[in-house]
Amino acid sequence: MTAINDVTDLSKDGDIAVLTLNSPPVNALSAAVRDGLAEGFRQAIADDSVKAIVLVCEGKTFIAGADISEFGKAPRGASLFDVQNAMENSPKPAIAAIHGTALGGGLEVALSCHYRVAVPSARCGLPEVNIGLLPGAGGTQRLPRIVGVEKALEMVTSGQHVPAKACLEMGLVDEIVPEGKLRDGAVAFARKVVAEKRPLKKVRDSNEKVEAARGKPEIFAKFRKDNARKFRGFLAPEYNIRCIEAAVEKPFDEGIKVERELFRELVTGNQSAAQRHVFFAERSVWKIPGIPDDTQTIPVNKVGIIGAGTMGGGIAMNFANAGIPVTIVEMQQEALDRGLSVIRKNYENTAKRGRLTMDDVEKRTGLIKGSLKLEDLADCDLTIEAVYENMDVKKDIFRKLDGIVKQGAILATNTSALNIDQIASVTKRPEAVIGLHFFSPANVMRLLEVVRADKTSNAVIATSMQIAKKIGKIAALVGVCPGFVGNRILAQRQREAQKLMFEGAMPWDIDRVLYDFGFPMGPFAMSDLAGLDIGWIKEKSHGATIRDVLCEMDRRGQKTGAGYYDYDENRNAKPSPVTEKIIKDFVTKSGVNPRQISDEEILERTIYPMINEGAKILEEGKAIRASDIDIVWINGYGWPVYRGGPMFYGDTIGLDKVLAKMKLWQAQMGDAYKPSALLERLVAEGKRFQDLKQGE
Ligand code: 3H9
Repeated sequence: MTAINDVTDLSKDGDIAVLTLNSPPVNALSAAVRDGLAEGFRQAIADDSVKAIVLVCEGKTFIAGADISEFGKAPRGASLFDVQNAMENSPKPAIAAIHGTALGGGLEVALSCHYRVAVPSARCGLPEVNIGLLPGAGGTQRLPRIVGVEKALEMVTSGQHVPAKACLEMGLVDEIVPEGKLRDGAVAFARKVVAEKRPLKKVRDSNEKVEAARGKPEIFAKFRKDNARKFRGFLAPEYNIRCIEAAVEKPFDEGIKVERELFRELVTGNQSAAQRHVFFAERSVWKIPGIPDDTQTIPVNKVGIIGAGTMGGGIAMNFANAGIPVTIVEMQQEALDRGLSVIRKNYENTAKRGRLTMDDVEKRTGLIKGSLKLEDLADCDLTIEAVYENMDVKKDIFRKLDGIVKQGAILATNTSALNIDQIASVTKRPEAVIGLHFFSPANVMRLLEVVRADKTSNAVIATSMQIAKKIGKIAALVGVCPGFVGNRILAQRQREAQKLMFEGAMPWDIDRVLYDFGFPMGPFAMSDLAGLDIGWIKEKSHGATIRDVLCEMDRRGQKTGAGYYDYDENRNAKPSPVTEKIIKDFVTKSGVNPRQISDEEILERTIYPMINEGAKILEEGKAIRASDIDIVWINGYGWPVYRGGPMFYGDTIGLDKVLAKMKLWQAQMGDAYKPSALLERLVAEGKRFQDLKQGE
């Protein structure tokens, strides 16, 4: 075996050269890997005794793509295109041997080989779109030449990882070799290729499938139309589509030029920078300073939930989905029955849509038991209280649980607002108490705020993060403060939306600006959807607020056909003259002169105070890092991923701009706009949130 460099070895198995990459964790195409590939192929081609070349990887995966951390830095090492040309033009058959995942640039390298073999558990995909990019190493030109245009469009715009068997059926892989025997299987395949004198298949030369779609723009028009909602706001899907169009309409080398140009545009743009930031943020959110990865955790084999309402039921489904038995406790049989039947109905609906079998429905509902006695939670490893927000009720439950549940278990609360230190203080084991703040619908929403209280132990935190991963959530560890991280920032936006309405903006103006920014809906449409009467008490309502007046008129949101908006029978919203009049009357009564408010001002007024609040959260140590706040807002509140989260957005537009506006508004409207000290410091030092070091 010859070491080509630190990450590449070249060896021979008879007359077959085996080039092995070993660059943990995922064999990404770093400069060293590209250099190793270039030199390895050069040597293997130059060696007259070599008849074919197998490319294989050590570790858990084949090449998982370009090294994302290299984007935006000065280029180093061999060019990927030169490496691919060397492979494709090799006079000896080149065979990629795939295990784990061949993704992005990894699959593009494999597509530059003449043949591909894979083990059954391998998967292939072009997931660049998920980081705001397109496959920039020939993937958009080669993929449709193998799998056809429709399939290629689907793959590049979804980023899906396709299992080996499906790859074989599509022709993306030429042979499946036995699991665990990749190297030998690939060498045997190479020998077969040599013995049978199979041709040096260059994907770039097979034009049949792209020609079949030539002159049929309707394929692309339909694809764009069918996916318009999904792609709204994102640049990368459209750019990917344009590249596939180029593959159809242009010769290979011309198509490559289009691909390169569009890749360059995306990789230097804000959207991809934001999506790459999110890629790394999603991975760093699990790392907790002071709690090493090997912290002893508590095995969670049985979960107890107190409350069979919407939250309790949704939370229970998460655990049942992961195969963990759950007991739900309610006070009344009727409420328990209702809760359990909602869970069953949810599962059955999923089965109707074909995403679960009836067998799964039975298995999962079978894991969820109901009970009327807290005592039945005695042997649970984790209990989650999910009753309504009332401190006395919660304290009472925790006092009781403390006397019932076995020692060593975790006692969690799903509160979204109450002080968890106070809840913990009624137990004799505050170290076991933590917040697990699920978002509604709890079985769907990906975010979990894990709220550490003053005395929560490291084992309880580590277990909570681990269990979050197990049930498919993305968890951010936050501290106790009003609203924690997500709702605390939301309160800023809500306040500004209401204030703007009193200054002259209509709900639909504000909603439109935030929708165009990329949110799925604005705050008023959201209120209409949720129901304006949440927390509204009819008997106590005397027209004191716009909401009161709307509710008193039975305009309680979508469910009554009217709220801030009017709704038709298909629930399409229309600006309402009734609401407009109510607002105008309020404004007149308050003595304010309504003014024309620009879209720019609406955006700044709703978004900048959120960024400022995020800075205060960081300053107080209630979130570990700015990117954790981004994760909360992207996964819990629909912040558009292509804007990277509020903190990343602040960095993108410039923190000096945010600070200047906060100062201006503070002078005009008071201390609700007081800039955070951290924001002031970062601007003074010319830094961004991203530049903050841990603990700074
Ligand atoms: C591309 O290829 C562009 C080309 O078309 C054009 C070029 C001209 N780079 O996810 P994990 C790190 S774009 C750098 O926890 P898993 C990751 O940050 C790329 N680092 O493991 C983490 O680090 P840490 C297209 C990367 O087993 C560690 O590896 N490819 C990269 O759950 C482990 O990752 C993609 O978009 C990378 N490409 O999942 C694929 N990938 O330990 C992106 C990972 O310090 N990768 N890291 O936190 C993935 O989807 C998953 O990582 C994978 C493994 C499925 C491979």
